[in-house]
Amino acid sequence: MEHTTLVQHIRQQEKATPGATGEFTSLMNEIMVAAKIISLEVNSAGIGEDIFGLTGKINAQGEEVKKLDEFSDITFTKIIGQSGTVCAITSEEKDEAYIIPPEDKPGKYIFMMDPLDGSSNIDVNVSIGTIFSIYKKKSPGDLVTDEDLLQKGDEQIAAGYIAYGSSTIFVYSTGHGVHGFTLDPALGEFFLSHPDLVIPDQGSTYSINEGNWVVWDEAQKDLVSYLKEDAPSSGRPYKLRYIGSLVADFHRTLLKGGLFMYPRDTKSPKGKLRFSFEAAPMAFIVENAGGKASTGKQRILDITPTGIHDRLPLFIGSKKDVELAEERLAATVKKGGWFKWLSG
Ligand code: P6P
Repeated sequence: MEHTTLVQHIRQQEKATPGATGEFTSLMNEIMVAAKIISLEVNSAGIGEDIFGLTGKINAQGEEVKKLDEFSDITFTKIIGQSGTVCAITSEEKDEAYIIPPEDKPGKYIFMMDPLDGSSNIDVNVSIGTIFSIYKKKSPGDLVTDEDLLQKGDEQIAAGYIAYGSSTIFVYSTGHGVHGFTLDPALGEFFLSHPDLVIPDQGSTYSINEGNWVVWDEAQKDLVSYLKEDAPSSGRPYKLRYIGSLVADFHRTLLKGGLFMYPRDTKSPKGKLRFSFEAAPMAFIVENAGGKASTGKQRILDITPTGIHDRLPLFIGSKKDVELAEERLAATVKKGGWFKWLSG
């Protein structure tokens, strides 16, 4: 393993960025500190005080808030909020944006996060993670407006995730490649372990909750049936891999290739995953690794959200696999449309 630390790597990128003031490096450093604290908590959960279990609260998504969810949200909000680098923080756990008060010397960045995604898996020892996205404040003056909080995916300055699993891995991109760092718990330091990650052009796995089959539309059913057909010349059947924790499913897809899907369905007519806290940051990362991310029709990074909790369908992974999904979905819709027209 190379001995480049995460801070050294970020500083190297800062030196290559004209006009860099060091504020971004400082923000990334604070994210790293919060990540180390969450990693310690996640990996000692269940030992000592009862950090497992529910808080009895419901979050902005209408989901039960676990103690580690709340701990993660508070930890990131406090550390990033007092870093002097951001003027606002939005979180999957909070209805509204947290605007940094003047006494905490707001900075020029907007920080968006899912503080602990996949938390329903906490009690069964499955990998969970933090997902984050960084934008620059756009509107003039000190007031934070929707112009700052609802930016097009392409406007991201950086995005990343921390996977708390068998080891703690910090993956990020500032638009210059995708790089992974593994935490050495003995030293408390992240070391470069996955330099210049590139996703394979085509994979051999599809990742989706097949338990939702009955609520999918016909085009989605056709796509999954196609992937399962016995057609070795085109690399089919694909294998199914699904953990139910986006950071874990995405990390596997990034390293090994394949297609992750969370389509809209009759239970989640707009899709389940959130633009700001899941789709946009993961789309930024996958595109910087040579992959693709779309709603099945539209490139994720071309989208400007209308609300900080917007949900949407997500098809993400190897370029050829996402393109195959888009083609099959479009073809079935066309065929279905024609069929509907014929049958009146
Ligand atoms: P389902 C976890 O709750 C999450 O937000 C993502 O991490 C994950 O990809 C998805 O939901 C799992 O959803 O409906 O398959 O349990």
